[in-house]
Amino acid sequence: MIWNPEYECMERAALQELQLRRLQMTTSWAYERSVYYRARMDEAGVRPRDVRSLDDVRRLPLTDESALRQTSPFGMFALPLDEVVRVHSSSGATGEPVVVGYSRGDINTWTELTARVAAAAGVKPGDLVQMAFPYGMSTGGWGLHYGIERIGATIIPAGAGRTERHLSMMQDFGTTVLVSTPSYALFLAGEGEVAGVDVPSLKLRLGLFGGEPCSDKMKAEIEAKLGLRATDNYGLSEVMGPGVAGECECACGLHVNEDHLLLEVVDPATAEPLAYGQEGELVITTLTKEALPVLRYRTHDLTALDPAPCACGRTLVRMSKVRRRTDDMLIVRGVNVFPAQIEAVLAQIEGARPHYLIVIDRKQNADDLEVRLEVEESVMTDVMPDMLAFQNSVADKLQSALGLRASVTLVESGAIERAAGMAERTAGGAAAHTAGGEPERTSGGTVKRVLDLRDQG
Ligand code: DLL
Repeated sequence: MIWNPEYECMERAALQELQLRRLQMTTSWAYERSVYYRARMDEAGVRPRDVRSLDDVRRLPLTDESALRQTSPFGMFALPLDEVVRVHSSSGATGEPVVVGYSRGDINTWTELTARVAAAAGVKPGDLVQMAFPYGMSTGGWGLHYGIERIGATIIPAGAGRTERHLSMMQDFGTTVLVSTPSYALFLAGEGEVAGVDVPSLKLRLGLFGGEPCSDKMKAEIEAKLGLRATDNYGLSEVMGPGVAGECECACGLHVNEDHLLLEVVDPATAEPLAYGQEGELVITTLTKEALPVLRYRTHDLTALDPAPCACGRTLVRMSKVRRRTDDMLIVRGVNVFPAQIEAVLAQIEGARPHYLIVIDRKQNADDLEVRLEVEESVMTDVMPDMLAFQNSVADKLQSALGLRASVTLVESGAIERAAGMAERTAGGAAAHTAGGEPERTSGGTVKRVLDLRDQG
């Protein structure tokens, strides 16, 4: 089903005209109402009136998460708080959350766009849609919730976690659609098998998965285990959350809601524009957002765009699945984690040495985050309760910074192999060591990514 054919199937020339009009409006809106954007545009010597064509977007300064962090919580907003009806947040590279805000109009647009994405995937009235994204500060749960409701499907707002309850509701209600991260879908299937649930006989027919990369292999495994068709949808909090793009039933890329978003793909090193079909960093400008317009936002996500018409009838450009990022952000059980956040916590711990290894493994189909930490001799005592208390206090500190429980393993000084050869500099100045080439999500419990940070010290 095409939720809004008027826009989703618009002639591209008319779409581009609409984009230009909206780009001009957004640029003026941001310049006039956001102290941050006015300062940045003044610095760059560009005024809203200089935007005369879509290509002129390149005259505007690039922004990224650091701008949101520096102005946190509300410094980039273009509306006063009494016109902001909702805030969400996403974890930032330093552990400082990035706060985003929505006006009443923004919530309405967001709902429209998530409705489009859900309808494109195949959600229909009559579907029972079980939500397994968290209802909290992150955008996954609430964003898709309203779009699904708008379609007229029945939403089951179960939220994240409590897997047993998810399974029993799926059986009792006859849930037809699951909304979650792909890794949670696999985890759920595995837990169902362990609990003796006849998973293939569940009524699930469709999965709306997003929030993290999903390999073809993982997708095939989810489809086989849960007996559903898996679709991918993409988004990021800074731009709005889910609703940026989603796969249609042709499964040939993710249609981007271009009437509300202007996309560029640039060379991540030089920020020079790349042609259609070339993979580069996705840069997004919002065209209709009121509370927090973002101009030329560097997503750090790598993708390529394809404007060719799609068999579904939509004319909206398709982006290829995001498999990699330009930075070292890791996504663990749907939570964004930067090695720099972990490093910042460990650096404060007395008795910890500056060598550690982050291991992300797949255990029982769920990402497992382990932090192996070299500690001083004094910590490695024979007194078990003391070591356990130390371990737990590190895990607690990591949890409060990351919003995620990591298992902590203490190792003797020198036990962690020092990074060599493939070490890369990360934003925090630490060295990241990636083992085994391109990280690939697998379900066999193989190490997905191993980062050895800090080759110095
Ligand atoms: O993950 C929003 C979202 C929730 C999208 C639910 C889809 C479904 P953030 O927490 O701000 O927002 O994380 C955004 O996650 O820049 C990508 O690196 C990654 N990401 C999101 N969707 C996908 C996807 C939400 N389908 C960051 N494939 C983005 C690959 C994805 N990566």
